Amino acid sequence: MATFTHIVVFAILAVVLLPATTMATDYVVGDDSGWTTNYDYQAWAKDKVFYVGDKLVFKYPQNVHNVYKVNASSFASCTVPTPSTGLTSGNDVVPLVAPGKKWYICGVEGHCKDLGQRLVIDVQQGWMAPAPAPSSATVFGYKTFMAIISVLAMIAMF
Ligand SMILES: *[C@@H]1O[C@H](CO)[C@@H](O)[C@H](O)[C@H]1NC(C)=O
Ligand SMILES: [Cu+2]
Repeated sequence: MATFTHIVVFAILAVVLLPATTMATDYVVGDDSGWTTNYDYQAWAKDKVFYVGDKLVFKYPQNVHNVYKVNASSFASCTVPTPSTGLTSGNDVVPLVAPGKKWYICGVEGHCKDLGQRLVIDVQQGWMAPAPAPSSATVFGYKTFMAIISVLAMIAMF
């Protein structure tokens, strides 16, 4: 029953592949520990692949910590940008809107420099994520990919 097998394969592709490629992930930074001191955020990020469209959620008691997105040199030196443009809500959701390296530090005195409260991640474009510029290039790529999968599955059924 090759036809049945192919229908099953196609169904699995449709059910598994499609949501896997369209669903964005919300990452709670530090998991249950949240955004805090004396936590190894590079170890936390090491086994994760971040894509454009995913979100980082920084959770911490308000007024205890904060979140600043900085550049590489400010990250290295733990320099808090002025004027202050930090996130302070205690439940800060940061959408990853562009590929490349992103650096985050806590701006509270000593937390970044002495207590390791900093995170650097490398965001991947992903092959179906919306392009940052108003371009349909990646959307087209995604639809083309799904069309090819569908055609191949149909050919395989006959
Ligand atoms: C990094 O950010 C700091 C603070 O905003 C700024 O003064 C500095 O010029 C930036 N460095 C680079 C290399 O962009
Ligand atoms: Cu802090």
